[in-house]
Amino acid sequence: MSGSLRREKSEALYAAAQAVIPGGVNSPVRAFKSVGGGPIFIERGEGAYLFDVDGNRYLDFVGSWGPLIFGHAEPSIVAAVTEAAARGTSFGASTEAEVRFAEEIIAAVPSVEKVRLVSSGTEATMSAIRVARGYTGRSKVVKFEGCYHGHSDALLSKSGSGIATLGLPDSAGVPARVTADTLTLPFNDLDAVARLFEIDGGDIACIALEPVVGNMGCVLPKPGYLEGLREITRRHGALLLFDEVMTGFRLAYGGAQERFGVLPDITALGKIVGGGMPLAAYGARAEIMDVVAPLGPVYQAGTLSGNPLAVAAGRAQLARLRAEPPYDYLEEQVTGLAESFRESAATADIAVTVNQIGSMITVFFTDRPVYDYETAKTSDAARYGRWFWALMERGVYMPPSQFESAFISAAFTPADFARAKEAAREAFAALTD
Ligand code: KE4
Repeated sequence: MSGSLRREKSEALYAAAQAVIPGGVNSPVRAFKSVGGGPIFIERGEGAYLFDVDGNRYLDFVGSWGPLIFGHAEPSIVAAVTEAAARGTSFGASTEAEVRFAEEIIAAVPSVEKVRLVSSGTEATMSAIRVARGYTGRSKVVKFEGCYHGHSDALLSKSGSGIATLGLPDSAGVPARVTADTLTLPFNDLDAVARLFEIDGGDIACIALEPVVGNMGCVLPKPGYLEGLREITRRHGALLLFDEVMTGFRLAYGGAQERFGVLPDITALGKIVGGGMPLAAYGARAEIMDVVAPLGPVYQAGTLSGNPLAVAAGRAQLARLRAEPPYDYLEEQVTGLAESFRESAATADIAVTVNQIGSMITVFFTDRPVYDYETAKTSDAARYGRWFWALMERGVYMPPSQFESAFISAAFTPADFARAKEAAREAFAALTD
């Protein structure tokens, strides 16, 4: 827990918040439970930086958990939302912008021919699962321990993110019969998938996964893993669902499926696609998406789906990604940052495993390679928490959980990366236990 940070206003707001909001937060991971000390309350964001209500400035490694690939208050996004708002905030009717946006998403994501806009990643994955079940006529869904796909009942089992952080193997309020058709396997174990499909293959509607996991911390697929899942699902007539809510437009403009060259049947998108506004999407080949109402029998709806402000924000962000692709810059800078973290931890004689791909990175406090949930859990989360606060005192805001990926924005300048390296070096050196 921090010593030198001014926190009076955040602490007062947290006390007030707890009286009126469960846990004082509108999403569990924001409570800082796994790092202790109580949450910071944000006053504003600007580029690569966050400013809290006590006047502290932080280099932001969370980026609102992924949406802000160009940082906070990105001028073209702010202008687009402001201009759209002046024409009305919601119509509950179709607009040209939604059509153009759908065309832009389809042009970007290799496997998608039709797309439906929704308001959250949870809605996107929940709807994608329903489509997979409706299209195949099968009920079972395979997911992987440590992967998190939002809080829809069927997917809230042995998840990552807040569940992993809070150590909740499953959520209360989800009847066992609802998750009875959700089969959970270890991530990165292709033999386990093959064995399950030999037994249950005819009943499995889809495999759902984060192609690169962010929700147990950053965990990469082993070589051949995604290709193997593609082959097994194809052989058994099951669909492959890539939850690209984090990786979409982050690991490449076409997401993980472009970067790894493995095309899923259904894709869930969120975060970056919404430009920081409440917008997500799911898409697939036309023959799959055509099962969705009003065209087909699978029902899915939403008052604010395709909201004009959110569409304006998403279109502005994707336009900038096309005009100024940040991927090479981020790959080079964040790869260097990962190497610097490894070196400064070693200098401090601290065992860490640093997993990184593109602008996603996690420092696991373990001496083990981290390739699934079991190995992620060998990390010393308490020591991560002490490193977290040592960084906070040095003006760097890392995810407030060992089991979350960091997301770095193109708003980071080379000087910001240098500042982060120095802060991490000092923070490792300050870890006396
Ligand atoms: P939302 O419903 O939170 O928009 O998206 C759910 C979701 C789905 N799929 C993936 C791969 C995700 O990472 C998420 C949400 N991610 C978390 C961060 N681990 C959001 C932060 C939070 O829960 O407050």
